[in-house]
Amino acid sequence: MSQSPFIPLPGYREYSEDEMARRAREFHLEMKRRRTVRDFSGRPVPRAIIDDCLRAATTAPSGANLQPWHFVVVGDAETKRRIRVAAEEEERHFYRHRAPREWLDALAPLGTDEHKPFLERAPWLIAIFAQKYGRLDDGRKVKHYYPVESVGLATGMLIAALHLAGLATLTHTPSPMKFLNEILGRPKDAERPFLLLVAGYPDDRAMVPDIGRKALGDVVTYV
Ligand code: IYR
Repeated sequence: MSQSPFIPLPGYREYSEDEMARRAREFHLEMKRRRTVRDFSGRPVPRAIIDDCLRAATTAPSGANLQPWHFVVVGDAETKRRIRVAAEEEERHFYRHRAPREWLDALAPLGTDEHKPFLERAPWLIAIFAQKYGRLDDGRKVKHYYPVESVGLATGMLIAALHLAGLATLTHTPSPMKFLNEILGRPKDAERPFLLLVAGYPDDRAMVPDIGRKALGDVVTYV
């Protein structure tokens, strides 16, 4: 195996401790305003904004730098409609039969149900796929490492980028999601849908559940 050439670390910036503290605090305050939204406006969002957010997402670290992700950005009304129909069918089954009582109880504060109008109304749906393996130009398979973890990292960065750009998102996981491979023409064997990220402006009258986040002391331990 040949090793890549190494170069001096490019682009790193060191800040004074004061500046570091200010930046860390500002970023927290910015991210704290992010809320998962289910009431979207139909207002269009330029594709160039989505492209830049995807560029940010694809800077995420990944197993062996194999970048085991694929993003299908859906803006076409008919494709969004097909996704909504398929997702609502799965969700109907989930809410009526498949979800155990305990799961439904956990979801109750979110007020979710089988109706997913946002899948047609929001300007963009980003279907995110995790690739178990990639293909070389000659068709040979390349095994990917930690694909799910890597795609999770890229997705987190995508959500942050969209939020920083002033857009609202919804991490939607209709389950099962195999229908996304069919509708979007992605290979079934190599790629697993990770989630469907809905992006757009929130509706003027968007409502969100009055829920909070755990305190730092409850989720962090220093040793
Ligand atoms: N996929 C369903 C149920 C659902 C599951 C979880 I975990 C959530 O955090 C929210 C919803 C739905 O989208 O309604």
